[in-house]
Amino acid sequence: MKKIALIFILAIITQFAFAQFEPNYDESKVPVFEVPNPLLTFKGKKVRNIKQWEKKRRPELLKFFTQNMFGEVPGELKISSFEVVEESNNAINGKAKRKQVEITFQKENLTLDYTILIYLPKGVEKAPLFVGYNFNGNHTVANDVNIIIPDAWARDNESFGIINNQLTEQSRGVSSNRWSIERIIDAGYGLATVYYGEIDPDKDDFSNGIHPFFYVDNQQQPASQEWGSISAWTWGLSRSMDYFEQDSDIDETKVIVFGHSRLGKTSLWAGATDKRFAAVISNNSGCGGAALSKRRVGETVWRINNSFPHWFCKNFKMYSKNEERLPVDQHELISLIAPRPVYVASAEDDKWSDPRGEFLGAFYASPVYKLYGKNGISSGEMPAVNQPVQNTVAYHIRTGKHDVTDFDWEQYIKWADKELNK
Ligand code: GTR
Repeated sequence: MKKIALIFILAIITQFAFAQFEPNYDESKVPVFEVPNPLLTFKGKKVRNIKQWEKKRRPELLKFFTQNMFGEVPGELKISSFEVVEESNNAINGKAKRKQVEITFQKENLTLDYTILIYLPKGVEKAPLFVGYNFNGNHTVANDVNIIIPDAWARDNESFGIINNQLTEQSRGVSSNRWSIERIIDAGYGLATVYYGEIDPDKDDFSNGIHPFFYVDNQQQPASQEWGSISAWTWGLSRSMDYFEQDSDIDETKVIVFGHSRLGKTSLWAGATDKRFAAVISNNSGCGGAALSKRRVGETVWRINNSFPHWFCKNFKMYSKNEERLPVDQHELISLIAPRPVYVASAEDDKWSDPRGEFLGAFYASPVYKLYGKNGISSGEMPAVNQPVQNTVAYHIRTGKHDVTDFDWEQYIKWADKELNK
């Protein structure tokens, strides 16, 4: 009884705090802080060369982000089987091949499967590939009647016809404006996408998705340093990469991992943890993604940990309203991707994601790229709107809202062509 009363009181306090939360958008109110130096170890030793970075500094940063932010993957689980469940030679106005591949995992009495939708340009022997999750089902990314509708849990959304947590026919093609598929195919790239809810439903409930596969004894949820949902989604991207390595139509050395918003946080973590991803794109990833947490502009660590308690590991809650104690910031997450190309993109009206914080994430990661002789972002001045800066570290802020647009894709393709020598 006492416990229930306590939970009830806590819920009321949280509700109250939520109502009180006023995001800061005023630069003059950004706290004064020192940006942690990616080239200085936690013990204060200077990192002078690639060897010191790779042997000492990178591993300690990776360990910090793993144990205190995204959470450890508690074990290994390989793909049990995969099957091409649907295939066509005549997709996207006859320009592309389409494959839908079902990936299955089995362990004891547990089974999980997800479907990768893949479009590949015809006439390209081994295609470079963009891979990224979608928010509302594979069938939303194109007006293509053949795309299989996932049966995994989805958040209700009346305008998308998502009722009783089931995806339906009504949302076919509704997100096609975010996926520029024809442009991607015309440029000679493939596109692979997966509904993220098939790996782990996006809710604060660890009884489903991939997490239970690793529970020991009567474990009900991940331990404090173990994976939250972003880490689980990232794990799924790496398993998709395992599949790409076996598909002779795909150039597995040129797989670019892309993500928007929470899935942009996911693509950054995927790039940091899995070096097989040749390049990384973070589209409007904001707090917990490319934006510096210590700025506390827009969404903050406290706010994200309360609205989405399942995204990060429990240890990350230590830094709610306590960003000054963080020995790292998000530019160091980006620096873990070096020397591989990384693109950070913002939108002018997406204040919640703190565009300036995202820019600074890319800027302060750049010294690590320099160590490898790669060009990052050399000026700390934000570029003008719609004026991309494209080096191995790239950045743009475009007009418009929190979204993925044709402008974004145009930039990503142009940059990928250059960075991956296509
Ligand atoms: C928001 C959240 C952001 C971002 C976004 C999204 O509600 O506060 O961190 O991830 O959702 O994923 O669309």
